[in-house]
Amino acid sequence: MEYQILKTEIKEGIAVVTISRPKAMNALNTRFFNEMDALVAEINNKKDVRAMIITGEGKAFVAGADIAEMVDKDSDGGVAFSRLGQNTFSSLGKMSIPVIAAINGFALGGGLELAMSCDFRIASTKAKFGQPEVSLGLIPGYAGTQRLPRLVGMGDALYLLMTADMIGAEDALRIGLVQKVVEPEELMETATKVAGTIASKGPEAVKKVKQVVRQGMETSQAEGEQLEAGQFGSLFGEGKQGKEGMQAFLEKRKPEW
Ligand code: CO8
Repeated sequence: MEYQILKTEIKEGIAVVTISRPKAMNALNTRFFNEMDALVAEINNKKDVRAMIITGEGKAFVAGADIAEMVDKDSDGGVAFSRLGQNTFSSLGKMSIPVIAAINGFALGGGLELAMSCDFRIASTKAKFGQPEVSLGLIPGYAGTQRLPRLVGMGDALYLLMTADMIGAEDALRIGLVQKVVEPEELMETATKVAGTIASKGPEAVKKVKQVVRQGMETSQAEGEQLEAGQFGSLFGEGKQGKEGMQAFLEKRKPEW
């Protein structure tokens, strides 16, 4: 596919994806979703890519779904546009590699929903967060009503969803919406360093952590524990990365994954 909105650079096993539609604050349109679907499929096929970082160009990470594209839709069109975004964001969660949001500026509406579909979030001190949909007479349509309370708890989620208040990076850190806040000029360096740290760990173990946590969150504790035990066991035995990691520790050497 020819990418117009997504710019991707792959270096040392880390794919950095920049959303580049700065004149419209990187607002999410149908073209964005089609490009992201194609990119996810491409990266899923690249065995040498160990982590992905998503960021935005200019002063926004993403300022929401494209209001100009949405304004004339009827009810069925609204449902279809919602499902389009939900499916794309859900495919990010299903990627086997870690996906990190590096939030450079406004992460509003669909932009915050995109960030929440990533595995975790690192923000610049300039980042701003909010779910302003009720100001437009709307509700989130890319799973924000579901992911936000799961990430920050019901009280903070309902506060943000009902007031449409925009919060800064320190408040986002306080409620657990982001995991790290850094100076703007350190954002990409920090995100790349964190991705590099993860990429140095047991690759199978990292994939299984993501799978077990994400699947476990959608099931009961008992089922989650069963899933964990099965995946834990799958890392043991001759030729398995768990065996190599433990052996390397005992032999005081670096593991060879
Ligand atoms: N969609 C389309 N265009 C946008 C959007 C957007 N979400 N956000 C900004 N733009 C455009 C502006 O219209 C403007 O265009 P132009 O230069 O042609 O006038 C350009 O980007 C620059 O924006 P501003 O001049 O407003 O820049 P400011 O620095 O003054 O303000 C803000 C920046 C605060 C980010 C402001 O632009 C803003 O409030 N944007 C809208 C934020 C918003 O309400 N987002 C939520 C959208 S709804 C949503 O995301 C629902 C998701 C679920 C959808 C489900 C599908 C059915």
